[in-house]
Amino acid sequence: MERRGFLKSGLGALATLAVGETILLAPGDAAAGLAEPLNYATDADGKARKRHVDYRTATAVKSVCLNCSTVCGIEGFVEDGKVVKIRGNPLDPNLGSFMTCAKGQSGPTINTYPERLLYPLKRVGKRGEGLWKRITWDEAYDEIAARIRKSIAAGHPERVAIHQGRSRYEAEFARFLNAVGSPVLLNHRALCSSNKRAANYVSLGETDWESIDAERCRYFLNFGANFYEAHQGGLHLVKRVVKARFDHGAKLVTFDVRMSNTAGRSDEWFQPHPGTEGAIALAMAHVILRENLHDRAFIEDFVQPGEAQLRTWLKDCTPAWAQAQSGVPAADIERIAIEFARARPAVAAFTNRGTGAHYNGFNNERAVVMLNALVGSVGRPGGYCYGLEEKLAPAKYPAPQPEPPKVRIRTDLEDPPEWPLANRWQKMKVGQVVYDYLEQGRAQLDVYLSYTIVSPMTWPEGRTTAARVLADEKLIPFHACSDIVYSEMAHWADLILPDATYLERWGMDIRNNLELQHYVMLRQPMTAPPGEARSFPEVLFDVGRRLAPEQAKYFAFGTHEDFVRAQCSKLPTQGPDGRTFASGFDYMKHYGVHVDTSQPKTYEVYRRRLGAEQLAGTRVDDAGRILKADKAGKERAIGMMVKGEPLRGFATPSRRFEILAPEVAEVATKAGMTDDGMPAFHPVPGLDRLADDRFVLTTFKWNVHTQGRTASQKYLSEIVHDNPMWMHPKVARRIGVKSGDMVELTTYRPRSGARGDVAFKAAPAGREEVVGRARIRVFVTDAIHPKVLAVSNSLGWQVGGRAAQGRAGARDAVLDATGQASMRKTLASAPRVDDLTNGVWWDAHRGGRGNGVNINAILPVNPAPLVGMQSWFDTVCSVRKV
Ligand SMILES: Nc1nc2c(c(=O)[nH]1)N[C@H]1C(S)=C(S)[C@@H](COP(=O)(O)OP(=O)(O)OC[C@H]3O[C@@H](n4cnc5c(=O)[nH]c(N)nc54)[C@H](O)[C@@H]3O)O[C@H]1N2
Ligand SMILES: Nc1nc2c(c(=O)[nH]1)N[C@H]1C(S)=C(S)[C@@H](COP(=O)(O)OP(=O)(O)OC[C@H]3O[C@@H](n4cnc5c(=O)[nH]c(N)nc54)[C@H](O)[C@@H]3O)O[C@H]1N2
Ligand code: SF4
Ligand SMILES: [Mo]
Repeated sequence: MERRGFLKSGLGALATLAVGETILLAPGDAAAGLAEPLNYATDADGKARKRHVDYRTATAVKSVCLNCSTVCGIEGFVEDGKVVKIRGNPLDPNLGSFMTCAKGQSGPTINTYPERLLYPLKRVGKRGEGLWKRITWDEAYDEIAARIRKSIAAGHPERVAIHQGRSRYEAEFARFLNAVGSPVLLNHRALCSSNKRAANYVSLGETDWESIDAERCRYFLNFGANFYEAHQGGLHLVKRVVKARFDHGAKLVTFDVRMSNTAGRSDEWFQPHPGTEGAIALAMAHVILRENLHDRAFIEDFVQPGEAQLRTWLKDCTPAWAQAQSGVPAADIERIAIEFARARPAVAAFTNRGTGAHYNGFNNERAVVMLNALVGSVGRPGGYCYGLEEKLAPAKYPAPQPEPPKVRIRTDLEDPPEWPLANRWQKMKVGQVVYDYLEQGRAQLDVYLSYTIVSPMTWPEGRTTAARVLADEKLIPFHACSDIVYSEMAHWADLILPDATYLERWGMDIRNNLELQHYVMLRQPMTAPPGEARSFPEVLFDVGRRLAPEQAKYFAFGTHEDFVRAQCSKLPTQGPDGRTFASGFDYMKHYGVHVDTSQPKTYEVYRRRLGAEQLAGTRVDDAGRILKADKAGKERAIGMMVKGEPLRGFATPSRRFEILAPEVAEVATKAGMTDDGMPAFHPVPGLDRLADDRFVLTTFKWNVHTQGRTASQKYLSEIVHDNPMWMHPKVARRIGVKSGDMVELTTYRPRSGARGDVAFKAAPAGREEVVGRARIRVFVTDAIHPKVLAVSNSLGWQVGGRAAQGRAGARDAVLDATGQASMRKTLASAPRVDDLTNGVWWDAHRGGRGNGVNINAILPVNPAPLVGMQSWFDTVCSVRKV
């Protein structure tokens, strides 16, 4: 207590903190710092007046939005050093307009958020105590560099790790880690979408993501994608789906356990029992073949296995069988399958996390993708298409030279052996087991660098397992966290590295293009970051220069801007409107986007004929089907013979679209599982026979929030800051509650299987292991499956400043999870200096209800077999009135 005499306290004091001064930042604290709201300007007389932006004189800067993973091309208008308005960049072929979503509009509010991190901070108390000292960047760099040097000297460079969430800096981070000699670049893919990606890779061979030719599509069969409000590319997809529906009456059918905005706007909405999409898709396949509505020629030429084998395999997958699994009426399954197949080939069956985030998600995803092959819509105009060059290939986007060699060692932490398909096609990893592995001693770390990740909030067992390990200095001896606000990740760090926001930094960005041509975008700073905030790649490069000469030489090229300039060096200098530029970099700074129109759209790439050059040195396999060539000392399939013609085919081992994937069977057999290589349906253990008083707890995303990154954006939190649990009236009657009442929710751990054990068995009701309990208010609605309870994510921050915390934090919904002491503190009243104190949504007299609940502490770590994706939507729970 004595020390507090000269301590500063609260986020608001950050702005005036001098080097060497100490500050107390504790969860629950929130106070205003900077005075000026975005839409006000201070006049000479010191008074704040509403700003009127003149777009003709404001500086316009092209860049890329990153308020979600859709990464739209944008243009920002800058006045008096502030970004005052964002609009879309119509040159972005995906976006193609000035429009953005609400999240895109709100981006600038984070730049001027009063509670931004401004200076590097070093922990002075115990970890998690919240005592910080302002230090200089030099001190921060020296400390990080010294620690890394020590790991290298001890012969353990692999004990240096970067753990990233939604990052766009693969090339920069790989360079840093390669220089250090560590392969441990951890990510969040298994929390997000690895089952979907793996399913696309198995089926198509060369891409993890489909690009539906939506504008020309006539029938959308949507299994668990909420692209009207979320989806990695949602804005791009929804725009085209809406157009197709208006222009030519395309039909949209959605399967979701809840009436999402997409379900509500669909022509038909079905509520399957959780995790049963695979059964529905197999039954649809059965009907399509039975009715002879399939594309016989496409299957014969391009699909493995052939029609006869498919018919035999699908014989028992009748609509009646699928109804028993899913609860969706057999007659509807039959009718939809026939409608879909009759509209071929301009049709698309697709998925997202509703199908993928399950224990059986990999096969369910594959079963849905298969429907496109049966009706021959793969790669066809209006169909299930895909692009070819959707990564920043070094050959096209070269990094500055010299480059460090690629690290060849593997470690369990980034390549856990229990999930042999996690890193098979790309390094998707199994992020949610990282903390387990550290705790179990299966892996060791010296230096943990975290970036745009807030695992205590976004991971399963977040405030329990993740926070427990983050707090333990033996398991994580040193943690430097790059963030823009004082997040729950920063709270558990030893060094806080204040970052530039996505509107204040450089970067190259790329994603799949629904126009089916290669394109690339440039992110450039619209304004300088506040205080001493500094972009994380810049920080890594600076640290790199402080390592030994053999590492430092890889960072001699200069700044992150120089890095990006090199990446642009092979881009054209003449623009689409005829203007010429001194360099590719200048071209990108002007347009923000480059679309490579020199190549045709990627329709039916599998039909492309191989030329003499590609055929040189190839041989045909014994069956006369597959063309093989030596590549880097290994024989690989490079094409296929179809009716005497050498064609490209798919990039799978058989060069066909693989419904039957022998490679998967082989890997699964090695892992001790029975698997015939087909996308068979196995119900999620424990969900198929739910007791009357057991339900499935699911989570979902909001249109105006993105996971753990938007809570501090005041306009968005003003719109959505509360997340009561959706409950069907039948359940509400059963336990005697109405909307607004509080309930206690209890979640149960799947008995085994959760941590890599493939023999997953559910415990009988009443004898389950409790993961945790939460108190939460209910919202009674018949817009949800009667066996499902749903809570949104993105809310319930205990730190992050007033917009995130709703001033006092979650007042009426206190998590009572598993022994972890509550981090909440009473909030001292905040000084009234900016618009976050005037008439805001959390005020009780306005009916304010705090800022919602974070449910992740009571969701168990539960990676699916083979791929390791987190089975988010499989948590068995019970509920009672309190
Ligand atoms: N219950 C539940 N949990 C989920 C999901 C779910 O459906 N249900 N979805 C999962 C999915 S799909 C994903 S992808 C993960 C994502 O979860 P994470 O990988 O944790 O990613 P984000 O939520 O994007 O990261 C948020 C953190 O990044 C910080 N941040 C924001 N902008 C910047 C910046 O410019 N620089 C830096 N350095 N930091 C920044 C924020 O302050 C915050 O601390 O969450 C998963 N969690
Ligand atoms: N506005 C917004 N946009 C975002 C994000 C965001 O947080 N907010 N996050 C971005 C990221 S990282 C991702 S990964 C994507 C995710 O995009 P989506 O996958 O489209 O969205 P989710 O909310 O994760 O899950 C989709 C739906 O699955 C449903 N669902 C749950 N269980 C089942 C089931 O058993 N069967 C079926 N059929 N449906 C089920 C949920 O009700 C939910 O509506 O969105 C990206 N875009
Ligand atoms: S969809 Fe995502 S990337 Fe596009 S404007 Fe909205 S928040 Fe930004
Ligand atoms: Mo995600």
